[in-house]
Amino acid sequence: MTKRALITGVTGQDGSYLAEFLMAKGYEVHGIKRRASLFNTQRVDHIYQDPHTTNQNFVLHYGDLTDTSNLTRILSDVRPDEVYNLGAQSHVAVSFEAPEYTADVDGMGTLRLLEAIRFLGLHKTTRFYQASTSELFGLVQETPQKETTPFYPRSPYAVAKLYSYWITVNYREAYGMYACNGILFNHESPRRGETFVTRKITRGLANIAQGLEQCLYMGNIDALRDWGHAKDYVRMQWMMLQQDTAQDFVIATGVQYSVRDFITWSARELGIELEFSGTGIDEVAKVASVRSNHAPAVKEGDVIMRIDPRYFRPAEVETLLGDPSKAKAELGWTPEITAQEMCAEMVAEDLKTARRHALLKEHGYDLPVTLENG
Ligand code: NDP
Ligand code: GDR
Repeated sequence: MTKRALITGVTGQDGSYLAEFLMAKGYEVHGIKRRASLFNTQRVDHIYQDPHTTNQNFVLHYGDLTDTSNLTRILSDVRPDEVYNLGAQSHVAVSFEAPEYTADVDGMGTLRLLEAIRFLGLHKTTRFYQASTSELFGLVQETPQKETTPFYPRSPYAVAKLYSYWITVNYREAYGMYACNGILFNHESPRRGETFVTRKITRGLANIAQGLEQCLYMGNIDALRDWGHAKDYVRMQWMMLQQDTAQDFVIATGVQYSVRDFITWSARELGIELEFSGTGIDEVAKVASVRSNHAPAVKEGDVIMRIDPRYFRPAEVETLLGDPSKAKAELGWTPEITAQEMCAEMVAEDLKTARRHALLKEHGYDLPVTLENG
């Protein structure tokens, strides 16, 4: 029997990798996409199937986590074996600007899905994955963080996700649902949203290298994170739903780096050696040397990174480091891609795009580069 999966957030970074992963395993994959005034399916266009010509095993449904009747109808039509709830307003800084919306989507949205599953009588058969987060640990109470570490959320995003964490546990305990939380630490890829710190750095520096931007403006570059690759992490999301009993797992690499480290590696991938000087909001990164043809627009002495306090958060999560021992011991999961390898892949992809833009510009086709930051 072909298994059927429903993914909320299928147009996002994880949703797109998970859809590919499940299709390769023979699943029929259904995804919920939001209606937008511009196309928002770039990350899944390569697996999109024309409904007029094929027997589809990848189907998109219009929907939104704020719309109960819509979620109920989709679940009733699809009757999935597995639901992956990846949809969210997932930007921590934005959650301070849109706290109520974030609570509605990231907190109430999970309840709506779980309740629709129960209401339709699917709770004994449909397995449920909740995209929980290391942001739950926030102001960390113990290092490294594991499944038993107390939570201390530090943003409207994290507080909304805390509700989702507990409502998932509650539906497991109250209704015997196979429902589990993956407490995932930061994971990135070339498909990472452009306003998350890693992608902002790789894309910004590639653009600077090609003369499309002048300077990268950053927030707290002392922040420490445990970064993995999204491909490794979606594999784990699936593994969590294939066990005999539902459990919650921390997914992390167990290695921590600073945002400053990530800037240094990204620049190095472009052949640029940086020198950091100054402190606090006066810190800058200056080009110490350039030793490749990836960065024709950059010369020694250029200041290509400055601090802009607008990217500081009202309450910051300074440090996160995960302990994935339980996932390793019980599921045999280990991450295969290191943070440095991931950084190299991201820079290579962003450099390709920047080169295309620079070439078009050189020939008079000046495509605007979106400078939207975050
Ligand atoms: P993205 O921001 O890339 O994707 C989020 C997805 O949610 C997009 O498809 C987005 O649609 C969709 N979405 C946003 N609002 C709604 C809504 N109201 N109704 C339905 N769908 C909506 O996130 P990631 O792929 O990086 O993360 C996936 C999940 O994992 C998220 O829940 C995130 O909070 C969580 N998480 C992520 C981590 C990470 O490091 N990446 C770590 C831990 C947890 P659209 O494309 O239209 O914007
Ligand atoms: P995070 O990811 O908040 O950890 O949430 P992000 O990449 O946005 O920030 C990581 C750290 O970098 C610091 N930082 C900056 N961040 C951004 N976005 N832009 C900047 O200019 C900048 N300068 C420094 C931040 O302050 C922070 O400390 C991500 C999201 O994917 C969540 O959905 C997920 O739950 C967590 O990871 C785990």
